[in-house]
Amino acid sequence: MPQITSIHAKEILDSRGIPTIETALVVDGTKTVTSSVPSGTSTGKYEVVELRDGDPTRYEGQGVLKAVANVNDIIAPKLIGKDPTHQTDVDQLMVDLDGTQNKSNLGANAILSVSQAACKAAAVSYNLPLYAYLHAKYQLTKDAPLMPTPTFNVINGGKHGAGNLDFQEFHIIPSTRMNYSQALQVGVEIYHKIEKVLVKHGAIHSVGVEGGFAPNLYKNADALELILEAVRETHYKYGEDVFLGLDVAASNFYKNGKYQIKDRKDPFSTKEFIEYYKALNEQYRLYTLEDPLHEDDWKGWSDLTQELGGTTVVIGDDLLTTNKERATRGINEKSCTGILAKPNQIGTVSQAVEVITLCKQAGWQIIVSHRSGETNDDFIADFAVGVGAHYAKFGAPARGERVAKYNRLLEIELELIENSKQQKQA
Ligand code: 2PG
Ligand code: MG
Repeated sequence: MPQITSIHAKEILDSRGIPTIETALVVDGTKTVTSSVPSGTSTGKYEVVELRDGDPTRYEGQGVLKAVANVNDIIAPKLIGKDPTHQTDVDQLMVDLDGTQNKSNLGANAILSVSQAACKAAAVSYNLPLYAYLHAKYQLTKDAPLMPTPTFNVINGGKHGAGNLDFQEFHIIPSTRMNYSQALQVGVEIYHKIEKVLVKHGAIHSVGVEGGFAPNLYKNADALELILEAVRETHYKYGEDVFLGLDVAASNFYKNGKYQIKDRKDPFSTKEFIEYYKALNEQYRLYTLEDPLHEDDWKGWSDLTQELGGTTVVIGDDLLTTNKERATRGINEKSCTGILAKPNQIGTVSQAVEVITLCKQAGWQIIVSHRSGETNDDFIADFAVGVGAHYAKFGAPARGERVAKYNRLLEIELELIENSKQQKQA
């Protein structure tokens, strides 16, 4: 039985220059793995608590030295000698040690850094790549592991962008018919064309936190037009090779019970906003629509899904926060047809897998996602393949911390091709 020999956490920076936590875990005295946790900019109200120091003399209160100390002084002594392959036990032990519903005592960032490190250590002890270990352990796809379709966030607005758009993310999604490396190429080529189109129009083409462009435009819908213009400059066909998606992150512009966006002077009621989406969908055939409504607007979500869920993947992110109770409610009330799964919204690997399993059983689409604050840790890429996600959302196909994940998927794809060749020969 493999055993955890030591655990040591430290403070590092994420892609936004904000502190986060990285944990090194040694298994059987010789093998070391490290894992770091991402962090959101537009976090959902029901996410577990990311512990920050609140000390104004360091990083404007954003330091994570308390979370680091919680790993080193409280979690580590309890986990030394434990078997990292027993993920649920490892995670449950930390949940119990924390003792709160929202992990506010030890910090979900502290707990997840150890949970992910234990998961990597388990894979190492079995001598398996992480994705293959997760696939074998949880068996969420039949037969061989499958590659997810990447969904690229090419224009950043809302809290993520430097420009003036209300919607947070404008996505291009290559056809699911393509293999991963083809899909990546499509994403990259269109991404570069978007820059050219922005330059042509004299629009600002700086980038937002996830590497997508962050222009100033008149309306949110103009961003979709820009993307289509870029697609037309390639040989790819919109509606055949590539599709459009949105992460509206609507909680961020919901005020006094209404939705206020630049496309219209008067704010929208839920009913009117659903009509707006219907019109938008008629024009652009949205393939995915994430967080179209506020995180507490359950009735609105069911109504919207009834209207659009037949053709568009309606994705709950802030609505569900990878939380079992909320996902169960979403399934019962037919609030969406897909879940954005982020381990750091719930704080342990096993709880995230539990929610994904539940949503898969309900027939939902699974979109495994990064956060806007990332590190170069590519855990989430292996996780996406390991749990059989249909889609992987890792930002724009640019910037080191984003391409670390897309590149890891390239590696995994090559390995899977090699494995299937060998199986055919045998
Ligand atoms: C989202 C995420 C990732 P953040 O809303 O889907 O793109 O953003 O990490 O800021 O919550
Ligand atoms: Mg989102």
